[in-house]
Amino acid sequence: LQKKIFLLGSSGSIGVNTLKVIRNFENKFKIAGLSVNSNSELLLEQAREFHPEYVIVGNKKIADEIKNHLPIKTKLLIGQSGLVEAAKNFDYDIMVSALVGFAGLAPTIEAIKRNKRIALANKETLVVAGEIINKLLDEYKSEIIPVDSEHSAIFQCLSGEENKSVRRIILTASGGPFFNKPENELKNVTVQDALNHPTWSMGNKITIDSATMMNKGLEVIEAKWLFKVSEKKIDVVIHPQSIIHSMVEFDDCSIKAQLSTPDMKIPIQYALTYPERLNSNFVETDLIKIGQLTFFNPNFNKFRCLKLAFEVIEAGGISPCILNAANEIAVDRFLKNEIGFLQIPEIIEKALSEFENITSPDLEDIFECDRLVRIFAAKIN
Ligand code: MN3
Repeated sequence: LQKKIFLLGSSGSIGVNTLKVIRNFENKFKIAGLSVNSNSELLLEQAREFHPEYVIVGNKKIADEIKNHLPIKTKLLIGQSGLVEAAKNFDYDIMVSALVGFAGLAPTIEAIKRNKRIALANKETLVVAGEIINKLLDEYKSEIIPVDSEHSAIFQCLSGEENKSVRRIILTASGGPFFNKPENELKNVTVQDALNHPTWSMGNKITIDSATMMNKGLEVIEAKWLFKVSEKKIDVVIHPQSIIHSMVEFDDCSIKAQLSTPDMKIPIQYALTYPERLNSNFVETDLIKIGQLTFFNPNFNKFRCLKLAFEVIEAGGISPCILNAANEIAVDRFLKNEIGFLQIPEIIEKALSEFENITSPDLEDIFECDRLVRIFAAKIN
């Protein structure tokens, strides 16, 4: 029996790679639904190939453009409400949540309530609402299998282990394009410089997050909730080759690592097929060619976003939501050349001091906080 996949964010890097995995296992998986924000051309191409039962696009204008070009039986929905409606009521077995940013939260919650497997690539969902998501997962007995390469690695290292014997989680980071750049040169880096990632090819938002190292900060928060460990047990280590995707050290001093040539199709496939491992040949990992694996400490002064992320984990409450919303807006403004690279952490800091923390926020608080911080971060300099 084929498993039906609802792929949110099908035109992005994770989305496109998910479809490559599905093409490789056509007898195992079938696309039930696809969503894009604005890339209607790619969506039409994908819809003609995979014949989804439903698609969701970002707004009405795009819906009007494509409605006469979709396969006849494909339903067309619009916007955040369309995503939620499909997640809530339409047919699928696995949700692949590869949306960018806060938008991933609401549909993911609907999938949890229906006891669907969630292959989660959208880290912001856990960043802003980790505590609530964990409660819902317990309540509805649902499971999240991480797609983020680091978290897939940790998940694999923890397989067959007991949570209480974890001494620390070692999250690896490539270091991004500015790992070797002197701190005083960061002020003037351009959007092009920041988009030039050394090891991974990804969307713009996450690539800028890698350049500021906010991506790693978000991943620490994501790991805390996914694996239910204190942030004090999570270390970040720079590993420029990106061959070790992350590690877990146990109480007996033993460390497990998961390695491969970097390719997102590997963690995507694992999240879809877990606990099975299916035969595929997306990459070769030639350790002789790789030659050496190196490790460095992260520089928290140079990469203030990483430091801010650790600070908001400690503060808890709604502060990760403040950090995330301010970051999404600041990154967007940097991409539009409205602000400089070092203004990204500045805007986040200003938002964190402007908005008061709320302990144990509910979902309503989180949606409201996200909305207000966005308005604030869009205006200040
Ligand atoms: Mn990652």
